[in-house]
Amino acid sequence: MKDKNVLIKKKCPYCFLQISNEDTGFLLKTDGARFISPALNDVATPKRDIPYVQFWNAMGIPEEQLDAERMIMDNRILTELNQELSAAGKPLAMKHYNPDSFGYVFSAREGAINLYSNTMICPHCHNALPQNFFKYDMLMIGMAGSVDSGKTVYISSLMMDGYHVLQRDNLMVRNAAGNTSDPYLLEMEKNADMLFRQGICPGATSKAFRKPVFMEMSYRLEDRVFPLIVAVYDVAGELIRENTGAGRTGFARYMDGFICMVDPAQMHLEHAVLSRTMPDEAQVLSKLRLLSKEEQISYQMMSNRNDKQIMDPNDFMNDSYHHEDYILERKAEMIMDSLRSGLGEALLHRKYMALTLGKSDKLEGVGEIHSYPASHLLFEREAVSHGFFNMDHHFLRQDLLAEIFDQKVFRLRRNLEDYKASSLFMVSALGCETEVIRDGAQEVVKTVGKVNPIRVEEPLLWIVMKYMQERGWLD
Ligand SMILES: Nc1nc2c(ncn2[C@@H]2O[C@H](COP(=O)(O)OP(=O)(O)OP(=O)(O)O)[C@@H](O)[C@H]2O)c(=O)[nH]1
Ligand SMILES: [Mg+2]
Ligand SMILES: [Zn+2]
Repeated sequence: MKDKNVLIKKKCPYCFLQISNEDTGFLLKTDGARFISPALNDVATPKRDIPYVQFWNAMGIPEEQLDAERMIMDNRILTELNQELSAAGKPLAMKHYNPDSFGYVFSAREGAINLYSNTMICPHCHNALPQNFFKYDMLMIGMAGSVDSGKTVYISSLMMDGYHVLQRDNLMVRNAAGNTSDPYLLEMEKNADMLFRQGICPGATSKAFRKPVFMEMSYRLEDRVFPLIVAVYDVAGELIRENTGAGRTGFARYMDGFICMVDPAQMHLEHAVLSRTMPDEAQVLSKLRLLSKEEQISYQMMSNRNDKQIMDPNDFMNDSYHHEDYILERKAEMIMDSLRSGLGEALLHRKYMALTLGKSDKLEGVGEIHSYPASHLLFEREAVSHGFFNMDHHFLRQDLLAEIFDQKVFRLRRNLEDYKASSLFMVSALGCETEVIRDGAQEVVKTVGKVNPIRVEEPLLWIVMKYMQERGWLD
């Protein structure tokens, strides 16, 4: 079987349509190389990539925010290119099967200049597929959580210092992005770097579907190695609540699991420390207004297209709408309800739920939490060097967290019973307090001291572990 082309079909991690390795196109990078052949020069000239622009417009990202000028090769362009090359008596451009990755690479040669690409793109939406996409299984994890609950900071914290918090003796994690110069990926990497080096938190996420972060994980168990691709989707809180099932956020139905972030601000605590350190209402309201004009328009188009007029365009920037939203969107229970109503029980039965109290550093000094027995386990920082996490402590924390959730957040039973499996976590992506500082005209949130996460990786690794267990990899 060696070197023989194998046809593999999978779902695109962006548009979720079925694609095969034979249908994929390529994203080309030429570094400005020019060719004698006009047909090759045409291919090597960036053009407005219409399927890509249309996909992201529908997802709420306007063209100005996209790398819309791209060089694309697909099966149709390849056929046309080769007709011209062959008419001119030049060597043909080729798609080669790569038995190592079950993918293809593109190459065209003119004299000493080689036009080459191994960045495969989806033939429908033209987004870059992650490395080894056709070779490894992919686990898709959605960040669910209300506005400002810490989803984006969570992902940045995982990515810091080369996925440092996820690395173990027997677990290796690396970036698996197909296009390493993707502007959104670069932005995420910059966010993670700013957080790691300077403690600066990323800004609020716009109301739009974003590209997932792809990582390749290889877990070693004795002499066997289990590789997989993990895609983490960060979506603004409002989107999950507004329409879980359809349109832009239809993504929720394809996820294998969710990390639902609960902000301690939603807890029923009597302690005054919290309310003082919580972002005030005005701050959250101003975040909700961060949409650009284009985002508002495409957002509006999207809701019209779904025949679900979510709100009247005139009300769109109306304060009262945002005011009610503020109350609702701070509640993790709303997110859980939306997931259930959007996906339906049958689908929920196939998903994992890591229900996670985030920003746990804010609870570190709170007496009400310390009155629970063994509460020190909640703030334990010690990381393991082998395996996923400290299982004994993890199980001890389950009962404790169940009690805390029941008493201080919401009744758990009803919210979790429909999932395939669920587990409770309490983590901090920052592990320290924050302060708001002025940076020129901008306000930025900065940590007080160096970022020192509290077991931030556990919810993610728990889903990875369940996924592997389900496949019998850990037996
Ligand atoms: N103390 C503390 N604050 C945190 C932590 N994680 C996030 N925050 C704060 O919460 C704010 C919001 O975090 P984000 O990650 O932007 O929240 P989000 O859920 O992505 O919000 P949207 O994108 O607006 O839906 C940050 O600016 C931080 O101030 C944490 O671990 N500890
Ligand atoms: Mg965000
Ligand atoms: Zn696609």
